[in-house]
Amino acid sequence: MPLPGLLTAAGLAELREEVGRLERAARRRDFEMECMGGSPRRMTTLGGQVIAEMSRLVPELYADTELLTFLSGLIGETALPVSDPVERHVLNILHREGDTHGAHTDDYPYALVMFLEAPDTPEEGGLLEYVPDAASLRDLTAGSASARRTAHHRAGDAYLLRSDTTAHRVTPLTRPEARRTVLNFAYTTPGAAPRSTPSARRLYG
Ligand SMILES: O=C(O)CCC(=O)C(=O)O
Ligand SMILES: [Fe+2]
Repeated sequence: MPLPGLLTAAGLAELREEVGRLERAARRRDFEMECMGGSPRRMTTLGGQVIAEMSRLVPELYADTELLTFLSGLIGETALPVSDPVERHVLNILHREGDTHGAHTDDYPYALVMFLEAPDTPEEGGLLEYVPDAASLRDLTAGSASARRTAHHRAGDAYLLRSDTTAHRVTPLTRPEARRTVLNFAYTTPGAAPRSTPSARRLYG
């Protein structure tokens, strides 16, 4: 679900400055995620546990009651912060040609993704590619093109994804100067079954 108006110009500017500061602590990752079909992670990341130590703004925004009320209205259920300090709010930066966040599903039901930076055109890559209600990641990586959807986002955009049952990935950047920086906030609901994979610790630990 696209949420183009979620970040105001002032909010985007403030968040960008904060994330620029956080980026200095972020770590480069280059590996294949075994528990997600060996899909590639070529990106720089910072986990929620470090963000919480370095930032007041991001944890405050994550737990903001107005934001939670807004998200609850969208999903028709109570959106709840997750207790996992690593996964609750993470920073993902694609900044080299070929950088990609490979196919996966998330551990928690909802992801709010906010774009601090994004390539201007879809030709530069960094597209969200996804298959809702996927039976397996292969629906995305080897399934029919007709089931696959793509979305291009600009800096300042945001989207809400049903992220535990939607197979999703970010396509490789195709130009050396392209950058794509997002904050991802994970939320759960009162009835959600707990699920945990080793993926967050591999990517953000
Ligand atoms: O960057 C995106 O658009 C998706 C991020 C994502 O899937 C994740 O952090 O789990
Ligand atoms: Fe995800």
